[in-house]
Amino acid sequence: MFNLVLFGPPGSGKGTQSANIIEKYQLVQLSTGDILRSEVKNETPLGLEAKKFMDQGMLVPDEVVIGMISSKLDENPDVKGFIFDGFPRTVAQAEALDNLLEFKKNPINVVISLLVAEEELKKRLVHRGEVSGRSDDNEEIIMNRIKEYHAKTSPVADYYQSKNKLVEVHGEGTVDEIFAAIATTIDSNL
Ligand code: B4P
Repeated sequence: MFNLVLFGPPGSGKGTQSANIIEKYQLVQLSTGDILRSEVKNETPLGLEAKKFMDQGMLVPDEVVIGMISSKLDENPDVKGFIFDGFPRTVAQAEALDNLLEFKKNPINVVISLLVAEEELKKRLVHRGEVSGRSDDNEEIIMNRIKEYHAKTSPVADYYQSKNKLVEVHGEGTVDEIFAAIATTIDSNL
């Protein structure tokens, strides 16, 4: 089994690159952002709770997302591996993921961190807001999301660095150029 974490700030291209990785390596994508948006759309109790946080650009509480990931892992017992996209986003989530995977004897193999400058992130997210109508892509909320990233998510990179699992990839350029760098990293860790 091959387990990959795709890490990076909001708008760094995690969702975009996950689509390419799934196609080439047949891994199962677990995107907490996509799962949460689907819960919001279906107006489930979890979705109604999560929406309050997402609409302000805040992270959803750890226990909600950890519970979601745990059930998704149980729903997919016989797969080649997982791409964790947008998860873990706090050190508590990273520790919980390690515990879940240790229990299943399939640890994280590598963490790919996409590096993108803040101006470029803002530009991409404002543009995505204009074309997709996503409710968390307006300028004020984008700034909150970037603040949340610095306060709560960037320490996750140090967590994986201390376990020698972090590989940084330059996340600016064409989608294909970035994917080529990601594929090289995956191939050398398979
Ligand atoms: P996510 O859905 O994870 O969204 P994201 O970080 O904004 O986007 P991503 O990095 O995937 O960027 P994308 O490829 O789309 O999170 C949304 C919210 O959900 C969070 O704010 C939080 O509230 C909640 N949440 C999710 N997970 C959570 C967790 N674990 N714990 C707590 N809360 C959680 O790319 C962005 C744009 O850039 C796109 O328009 C794309 O087309 C463009 N783009 C991509 N690559 C490009 C390139 N190379 N050049 C130019 N543009 C590019």
